[in-house]
Amino acid sequence: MSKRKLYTKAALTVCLVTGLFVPLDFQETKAQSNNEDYDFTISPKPKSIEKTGNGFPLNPKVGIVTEKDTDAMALLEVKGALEKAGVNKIIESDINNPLPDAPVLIWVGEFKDEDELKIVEENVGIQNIDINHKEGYIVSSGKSNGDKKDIVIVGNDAAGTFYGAETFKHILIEREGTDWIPEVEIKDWPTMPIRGAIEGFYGKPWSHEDRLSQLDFYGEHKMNSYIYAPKDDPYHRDKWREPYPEEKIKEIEELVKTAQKNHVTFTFAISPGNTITFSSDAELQVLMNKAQAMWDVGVKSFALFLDDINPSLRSPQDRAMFGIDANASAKAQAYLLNRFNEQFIKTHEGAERLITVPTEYYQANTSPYRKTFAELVQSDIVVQWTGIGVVAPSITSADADKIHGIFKHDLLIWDNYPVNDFDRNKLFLGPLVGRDSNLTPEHGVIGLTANPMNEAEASKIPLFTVADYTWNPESYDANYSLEQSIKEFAGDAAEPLKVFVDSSYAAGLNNSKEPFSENLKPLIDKFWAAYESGNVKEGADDLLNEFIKLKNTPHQLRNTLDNKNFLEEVNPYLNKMELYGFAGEAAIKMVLAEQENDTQAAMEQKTLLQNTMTEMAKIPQKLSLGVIPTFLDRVINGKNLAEGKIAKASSSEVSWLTPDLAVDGNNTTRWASLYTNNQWISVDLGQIYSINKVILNWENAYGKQYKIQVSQDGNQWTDVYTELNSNGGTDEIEIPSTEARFVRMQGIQRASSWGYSLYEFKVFETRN
Ligand code: LTM
Repeated sequence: MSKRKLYTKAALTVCLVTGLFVPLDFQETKAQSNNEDYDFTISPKPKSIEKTGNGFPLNPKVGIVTEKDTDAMALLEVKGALEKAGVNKIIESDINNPLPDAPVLIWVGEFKDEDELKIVEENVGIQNIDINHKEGYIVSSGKSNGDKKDIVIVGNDAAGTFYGAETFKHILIEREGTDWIPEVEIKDWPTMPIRGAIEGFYGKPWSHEDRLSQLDFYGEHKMNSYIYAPKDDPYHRDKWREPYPEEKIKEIEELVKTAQKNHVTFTFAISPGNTITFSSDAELQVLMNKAQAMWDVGVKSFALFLDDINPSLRSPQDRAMFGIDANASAKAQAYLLNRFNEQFIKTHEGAERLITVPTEYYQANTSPYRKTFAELVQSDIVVQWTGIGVVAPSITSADADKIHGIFKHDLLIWDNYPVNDFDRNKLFLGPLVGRDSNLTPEHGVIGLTANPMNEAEASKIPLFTVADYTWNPESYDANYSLEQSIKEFAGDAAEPLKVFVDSSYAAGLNNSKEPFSENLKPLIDKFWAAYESGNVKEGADDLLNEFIKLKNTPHQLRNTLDNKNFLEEVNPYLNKMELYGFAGEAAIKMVLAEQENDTQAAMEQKTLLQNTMTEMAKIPQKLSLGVIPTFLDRVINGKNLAEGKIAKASSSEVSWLTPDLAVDGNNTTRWASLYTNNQWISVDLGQIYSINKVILNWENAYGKQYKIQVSQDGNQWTDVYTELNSNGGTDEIEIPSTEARFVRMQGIQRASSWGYSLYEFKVFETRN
């Protein structure tokens, strides 16, 4: 996708009414004024926007007035936008020189000098151009003291001016010839001081090209932080003592420069905790040498990370100095952090505050480790925290108050969304949800950096929503933000991309929500209802259309989305989606042929369906289309009698992995037991049936050995099958036809140290 697209129709659609001050929540209104209907979008949503007049054309000749400190990137952005908008003559002038002679003047800068500010105010006719928020800006267009038109882009600081320029790009309205500027006054500033991403995942790190593109993306979306901490960059963690090779340092230098241009702070992180001797002077020196090499290429912000390490001290020198009790590791870590802070950060003028993540970064309560860490680590060191839970389903201000009370340091959220390193066969393309709107410094939170997916381009889709949320959480609307993200990302391919996003959505964060499945479920129910009433044709068309949509979406995306890297990243997912579509289509045709007694056609479709399912099984990537396997299963095996019935289990691993999730007809939700061998799950079919097949869809935590038992009263159980060597996945179990109302999987031995976990527990009626 081209960088800095001018007319991004993404982001907030703002329709303005003359004179109406529109705070925060104005995106829903479609308004019109004096025959001018403005439809533009700004993302992240600005804090306030007011329409002050009708707008005016951008004359082919435009003057730009700057001051000596005008942010160079902001100026470039404005000029670039003007050129794309059809302006063919730009006259630039410093505010202290004669003003350019042009019908439209654009004032770009901070104008901190009182005399200069006066010149701006007098010329433009605006009193009190004041924006006192860090990174804040005003964009005002149309006011003027003379017969020319003025546009003001004034930042509180350089970043503010840059963000003002980004906003200016979004308000230009495309017109034949030269574009149009609506008359507006926008006052805007961020809520969260630190907003951005932390490349902190396991697995293949992003490429240099990915990172450059991310940094531009962050600038465009007013994110100001990128933390470099890829776990599998060997020089970051395993080989932290070794200096980076020359070419890697050059790359980092380029990243730092690109970050600076985009007003993004590039933080260089090292994770030495697995092997360092915390008390060693020599080791500290190695660490500082490594940081110095980064400082020399422009890095100003540093992090020492201590997550995912064995906290016990292994070096005899450390044990002698810090002891071996529960406080020892916190003492050792604090010693290292404080010395690095004093000897490196404080001796380098202009260095940002040191950032760390403690070893206990996600727990709910205090501990000896946390108490000692809080007491000993110097107060200006920023502590990263993931919320309660490694991937926290929600982060509330009450959580923040509690954890801030424990750590007693400024908290920077390390948000483990949309990271997928723990589930490499899934994409999390849904929006950021579940974060309170007041995670602010009053609650100890100074910002949020989101840990993205290994798939860099795909990550931009949810990261757009992170940018929206962190800038203006008070008016953040997750669904709206995602919609805008899709539009910006895909342009003309927004429709197929939405289908793909809705099918790549389910995450712990959003309670495994599957928008596309939610859409399919009533159609599947309608289909089977029609089938049971003997007229399946009636329920078939709508469902068939959805399967055809799935079948065609990959092709449409590949043909219309101009983003090679993204298409490569998601290629196996697209292949699988296409197969889902094919399979669904064949399944429906098979059922229709059966009802019409066309045995030949039914057989052909069945073969096609089975072959497609075999191909699907070869692709490990998973889509959020959990209702489809269940549907296909019913077509092939008959009705799953267990679906929607009452399930019970001996235990649940956690409160949300309940037994009903194994009989909900959705192959992505699951039940999981506690971690012992003697665990079971049973289902009450509601009445006695003649049954002859059970299918178990195991999660990774499967039963190596188990029995299938049946009962007519739920008390007396009979063994009908014993498995002594399952290898997980799908166990399809044929049993002698038997009369039963209750069916149970009784575990004998687990395959891992986890419990037993089933996506689906299915029971089938004997077919004649
Ligand atoms: O979250 C933290 C602080 N550390 C690691 C991350 O590196 C990893 O990406 C996420 C998700 O698997 N979990 C962690 O514990």
